Amino acid sequence: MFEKILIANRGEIALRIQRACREMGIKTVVVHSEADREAKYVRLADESVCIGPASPRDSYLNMPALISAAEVTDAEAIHPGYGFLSENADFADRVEKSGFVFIGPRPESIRTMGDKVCAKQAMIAAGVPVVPGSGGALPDDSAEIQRIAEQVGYPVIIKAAGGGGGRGMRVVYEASALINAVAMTRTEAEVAFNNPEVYLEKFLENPRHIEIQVLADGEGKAVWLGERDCSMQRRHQKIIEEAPAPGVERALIERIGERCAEACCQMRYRGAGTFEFLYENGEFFFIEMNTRIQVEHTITEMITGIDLVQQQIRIAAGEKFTLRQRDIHLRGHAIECRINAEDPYKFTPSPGKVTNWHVPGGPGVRMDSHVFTGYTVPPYYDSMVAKLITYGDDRHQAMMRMDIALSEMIVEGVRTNIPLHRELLQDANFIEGGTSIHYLEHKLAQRT
Ligand code: MV4
Repeated sequence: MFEKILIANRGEIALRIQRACREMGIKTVVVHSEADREAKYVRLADESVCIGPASPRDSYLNMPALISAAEVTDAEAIHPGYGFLSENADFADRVEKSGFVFIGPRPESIRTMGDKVCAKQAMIAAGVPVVPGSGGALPDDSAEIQRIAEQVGYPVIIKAAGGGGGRGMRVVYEASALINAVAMTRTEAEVAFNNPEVYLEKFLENPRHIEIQVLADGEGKAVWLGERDCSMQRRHQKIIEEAPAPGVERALIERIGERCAEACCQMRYRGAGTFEFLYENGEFFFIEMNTRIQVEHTITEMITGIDLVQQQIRIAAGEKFTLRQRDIHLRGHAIECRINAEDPYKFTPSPGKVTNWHVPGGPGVRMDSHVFTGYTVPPYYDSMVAKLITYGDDRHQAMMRMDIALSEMIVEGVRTNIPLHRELLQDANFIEGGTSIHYLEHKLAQRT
């Protein structure tokens, strides 16, 4: 096992990784920007290194600064967390070429999944169901593009191969708008991702977003760890996630999960990963794969009892992979509410000093946060300040516990989206379960 790991991230996930390391007897190095100097998790680490000014470009995205920090502290491995450089294949490459272990997939896997056309082709090869579409990058010929769209059937969506997570896509409802939409998406993709390749899919109008968590050892062994329903989102930012997905037939999810694990075996995938699907009318369609630990990994931990961050570290260290599918049991129900420092109605960021921070507790309540009374939320980064997770024997109990936990929580000095979460916990459609990816935005549009 590693003696020392460098954590190339900030905030709650830096603390989460630090906790996993401490439990495993691994020393930690936390890097931080000038804006994060006073954070408690920085002081809790065995060592800390300032890697630059507040701006992410100059600190958390600064590859030479991160690698130098690993060199001067004699760390053996680098955990990238989520966001920042976590899905940057060039970073993973440079980490390994500098003699450190990248805690994540091989650079080639990150690169393949970063190209959404390649990712889809890999899934088709592995028998994972994908959204019907062009089956590869679109050609240049307009007549050919028209023919593909007719065959798929309108509405269609044009997506950039280099995009993902909602960036670089355009919906087309009729043939007359197609060629212009393809041209515009190409131009934007060239600028944003340095890759003009685009592909076409059938546009699913009212799906749910359900994803499957996997762990794999890079040598052909893999397990899947249930699913998460992440449909409650606004502008591609998830705000509530839950596991399992309410009202989806278990036998169907099991077939899909097995396909995902099989795909990992075929690709010799290594580490933690997430297969994203759209779910509509009882069918699953793969859209993208994420090659990092995700924000919402916590709810999978609650229903499986498996520490995913520890598993990532064990796999990266080359420990024998002992997890077997038959040993993975999904039990109970978990919900995560992302607590953001933002206006609950206008969604504008609300950085500043937290003058009072009171954390809820009790059975089945977990809070992952780096915040404390007196902490200043910096304005330079994501506004998420905490993840409140509740667990119960069933969905009803998890929801009740979340409602109570939200009512106990006190945050003063900055505004948060806690009122929005409390409102959603009383929403009849959310209580019933199974709302689509458009539900929250429709609800907000009606709110006065
Ligand atoms: C889609 C889609 C409908 N049909 N693809 C947005 C994020 C990116 N991961 C893929 N996205 C979508 N792809 C087809 N063929 C609708 C979305 C989408 C969406 C997906 C998941 C979660 C939230 C979303 C919000 C708007 C659109």
